[in-house]
Amino acid sequence: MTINKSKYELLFQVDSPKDIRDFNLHQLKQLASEIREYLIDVISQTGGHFGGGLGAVELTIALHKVFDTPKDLLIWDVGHQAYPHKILTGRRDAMTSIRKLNGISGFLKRDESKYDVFGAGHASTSISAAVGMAIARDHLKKDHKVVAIIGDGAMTGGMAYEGLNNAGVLKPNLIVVLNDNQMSISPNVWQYANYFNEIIAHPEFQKLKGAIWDLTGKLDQFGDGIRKVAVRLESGIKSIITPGMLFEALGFRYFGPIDGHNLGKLINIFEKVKNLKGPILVHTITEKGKGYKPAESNKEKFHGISPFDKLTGHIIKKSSAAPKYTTVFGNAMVELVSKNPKIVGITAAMPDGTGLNILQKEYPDNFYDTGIAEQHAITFAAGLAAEGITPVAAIYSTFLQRAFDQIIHDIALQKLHVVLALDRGGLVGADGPTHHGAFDLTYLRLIPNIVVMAPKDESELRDMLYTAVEKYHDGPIALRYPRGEAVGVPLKENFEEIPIGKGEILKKGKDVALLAVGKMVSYSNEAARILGEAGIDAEVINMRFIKPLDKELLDYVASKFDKIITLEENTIVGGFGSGVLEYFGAKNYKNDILRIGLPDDFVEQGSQAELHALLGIDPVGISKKVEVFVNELGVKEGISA
Ligand SMILES: Cc1ncc(C[n+]2csc(CCOP(=O)(O)OP(=O)(O)O)c2C)c(N)n1
Repeated sequence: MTINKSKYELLFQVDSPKDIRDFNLHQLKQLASEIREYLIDVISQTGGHFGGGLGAVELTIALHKVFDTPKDLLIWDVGHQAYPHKILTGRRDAMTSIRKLNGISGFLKRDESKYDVFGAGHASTSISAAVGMAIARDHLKKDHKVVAIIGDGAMTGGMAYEGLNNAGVLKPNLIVVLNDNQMSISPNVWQYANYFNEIIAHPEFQKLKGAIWDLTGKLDQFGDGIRKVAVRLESGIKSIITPGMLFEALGFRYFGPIDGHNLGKLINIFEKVKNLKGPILVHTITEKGKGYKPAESNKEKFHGISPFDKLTGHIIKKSSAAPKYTTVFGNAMVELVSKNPKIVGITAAMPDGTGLNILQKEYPDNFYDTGIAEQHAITFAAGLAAEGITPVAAIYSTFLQRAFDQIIHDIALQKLHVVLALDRGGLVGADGPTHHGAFDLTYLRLIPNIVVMAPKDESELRDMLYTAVEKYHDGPIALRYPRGEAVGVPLKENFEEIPIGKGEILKKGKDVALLAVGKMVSYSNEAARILGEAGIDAEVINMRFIKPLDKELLDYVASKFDKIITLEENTIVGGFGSGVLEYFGAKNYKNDILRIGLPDDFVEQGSQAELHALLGIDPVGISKKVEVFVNELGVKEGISA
């Protein structure tokens, strides 16, 4: 990677936040522009999350300047806006390895740095964590500050309000910085923002802002001497008009809105609030992508980006033969809705990521974005289903973990027909352990009356989606598919129903059976070819359904083969292979079974191909495991991952 260090005057003198604490405002401003330049230099070559970090440069500098980090605790929400924080906290040079195998994480990680005081990746956790850390501080009679930094997107998550509410009740000394750039990944769906903007634009507010708000010290200046009077005035006007009303009602003192790119003002406000008692909310307004024109004008594209040409902002494209699963899903939704207007698509703040943006464009009335609110999205879907709509909730596997109880309590128990489309099932690659879809087959399979299926390719994905929406099923019906490019098979003109609970034999063999689901089917085909060269004739079966299992097919396999291998891109614990074992156990079948899947551990980051190879679950790795199993081990119920 080429980084021209000589053009940076200050950045390479900063190895920890201590190094900036004596900088004057002029130097801090220069540092801000150097951090931006560096982010553009590095991320244009590595790819990664980009717009959020560009928008948070001044905020990050001001926080590390004013607070005594790492003694004072900065708790970042989600983490992708924390790249400037990484740069300032000793990871400047390591930024070139961000999101790569053995490199630094794209999110916060406690074991990566003492400045990452709380891990992140999933949204809306920072306030709850901060409340816990502030209460722990008080319990242990320590005296440091606790600061949570949360975006307006993450503020759409219900957990943020649970945290605010609890802070309002417990009243620890705690600062929440709301970094409001009016964007989630896509334009934010935060009703409060509308209310807030209305108030800010209101002529009465503008008058009051001059007359009273400055006086109370709530805006740019502080007048401590007149605070007592001001507080009375403040509560008098609070009922009339105030942008922070929501937070005030929850027990916070609200300061803002502050220009989040004005370093002087940010430092000033943090200096003033850092010793105040009780929960404080500082509301900063920032611009996502700030300082890099292409990112300012296309905020969605530059939220997270692959390597790009920094002069033009154009992505450096790798050509690919196959479409993405996500795109095939989005297009299939449009076709299905065109035939059945009772079908609707639901996303929790990921219209582009799930492909539902295609539906949004074609059928806006059949599309809903709930914000980062997976739990609500699922119960919202249940409500729709209860009244005769067929909802398809498209949520990444990792984020659906949030809505486990809603699937059980609101959908399955009430036998409601809700389709769950789990994108990014399996290893996702560079986002790493917070984002791998490693657990869904397990957490779904245990739910009574659910159907769980995984397509072997994009054509089967279409048929499974069709089956899921059109075949009425008393309960949730889930389909999970991987991140990234599909197999590249031709797509049929029409949809075909897939009989529930029926697998298919793809290749007959006589030595050993490979029972695979999802992505592992194409890998098994390839592994069987490699095994053939080694003289092992493997039968390949696409099981399609994790629940209900195809019992007839399992009986056949049990009677034909001594050695059977199950393959899934899911934790080895409690997934598809476990289901097969349970069935064999119940039937008292004595075959030797080897389960291949993800380890009972958190898998680190790296490209999908690197991780598959490392774990031995790519075709070569699979064929090696099978060969050992067939020729030597013969272990009953062997586990491999
Ligand atoms: C529970 C959960 N759902 C969805 C996501 C995907 N996601 C990552 S960032 C993001 C938007 C966050 O917006 P905001 O908090 O405003 O931060 P910004 O990028 O604007 O700085 C979303 C939806 C997530 N990380 N966690």
